[in-house]
Amino acid sequence: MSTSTSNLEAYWMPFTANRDFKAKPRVISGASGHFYTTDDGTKLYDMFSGLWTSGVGHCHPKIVEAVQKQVAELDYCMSFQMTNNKAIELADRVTRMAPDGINHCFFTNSGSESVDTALKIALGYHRARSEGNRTRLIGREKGYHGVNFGGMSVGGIVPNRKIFSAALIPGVDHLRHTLDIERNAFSRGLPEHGIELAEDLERLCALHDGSNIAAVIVEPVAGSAGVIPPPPGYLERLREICDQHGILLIFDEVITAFGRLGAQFGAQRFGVTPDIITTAKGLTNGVIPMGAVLVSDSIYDAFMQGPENMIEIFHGYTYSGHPVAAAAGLATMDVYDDEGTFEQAAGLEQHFENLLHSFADQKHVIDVRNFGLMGAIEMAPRAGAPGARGGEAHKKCFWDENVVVRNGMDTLQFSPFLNSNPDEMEQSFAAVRRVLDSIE
Ligand code: PXG
Repeated sequence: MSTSTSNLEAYWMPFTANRDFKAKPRVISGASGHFYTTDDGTKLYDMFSGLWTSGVGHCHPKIVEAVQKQVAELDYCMSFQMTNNKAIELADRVTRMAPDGINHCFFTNSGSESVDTALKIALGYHRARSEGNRTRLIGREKGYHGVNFGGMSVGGIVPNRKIFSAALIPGVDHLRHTLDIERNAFSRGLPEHGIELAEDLERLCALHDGSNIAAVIVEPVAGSAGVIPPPPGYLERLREICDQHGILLIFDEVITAFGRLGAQFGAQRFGVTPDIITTAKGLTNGVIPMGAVLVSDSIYDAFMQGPENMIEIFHGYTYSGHPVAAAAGLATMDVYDDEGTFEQAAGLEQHFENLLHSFADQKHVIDVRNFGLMGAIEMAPRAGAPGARGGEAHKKCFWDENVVVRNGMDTLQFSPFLNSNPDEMEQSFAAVRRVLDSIE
């Protein structure tokens, strides 16, 4: 039985070509494990783990059960001047997984809210230490930090910024991005060239004086822009420069946390500890919207000054630490532990890399990039029609092969389940190959 699409017009779909989609809709009405089910009963293999969200698969029974139980036990509880047991437990659990010295957790409802929260915490931290002159924020070209005003401003994806140009927050600069296909095409894992790009931060410190800069925010591996792993030593160098100038380093780990890089956080995978980590997605396996901002002791302590009966940060959301979301988060952490998910993900990396790089000789393919279980195949744009080839590949995968891949312009992105089995990985990439064989 098909969902009625007669009233589809009411729904303004996000980040979607609405008219194109609505002209030929295909609606998801169920999911289980590694598959979606459409409203006409077709099964689709999900090569994107939701939207980098659902690493242990859809409708994981343990998470479903925890949510069902929680919603009947405590559905909501005010999050200001009181809290709930599950939020406390989850904050404790997640900070235990974080690098040493990062022991405090502020809950949000999404990655975008996590980023804007982190930027506000950075500004508040400096002000609390009487360094209120540190107001400048630094992002990176091609960075994606969500769609709220702060994250959009430090972000570096042009179409996301273009029509809001006049409303971008002031005092923001961008490091150059590290995508260098000319020198690094078809790198397996981290690309060899580009560590010198970290020196952009030194240049900005020289330009503005480092004492005016509050924070630098980067994704350890850029995700949305098409999987851009950092050159070896790059993140270490950013850390060093931040330390020299008293600047906070924020890792936006909305994608890279919770096993995507075979570790709890990208911070551990790279051996670089930031001052703040932003998360969302894998925090609840995508089941209930939730994000978290993890901060160092010194940041938290800087806020815990002044009269004890006063609110320390005038910031928070009605749904911060929502008990049902927190219950989903706790069950997700249980699954990660019980099933050895992060180790499983790490064990799949080589196979994933080999499958991706088998596309190196495919026509139109100009680069293949991967790190952890993040991967991208970049195709050359068609003359005069950038994005057309990628869009067609996406649609053909969806309609002809019943596999879900994501495309950003002409780059196909892959976010396999952390608990994929090697056979299904092979089969799904075989489907992608048939599609790429078939398009001009
Ligand atoms: N930071 C990062 C690093 C993200 O990847 C966000 C912040 C914002 O999260 P919310 O929950 O507000 O959407 C994200 C989100 C893609 C794609 O195609 C990735 C995201 C969103 C949309 C598309 O890779 N990531």
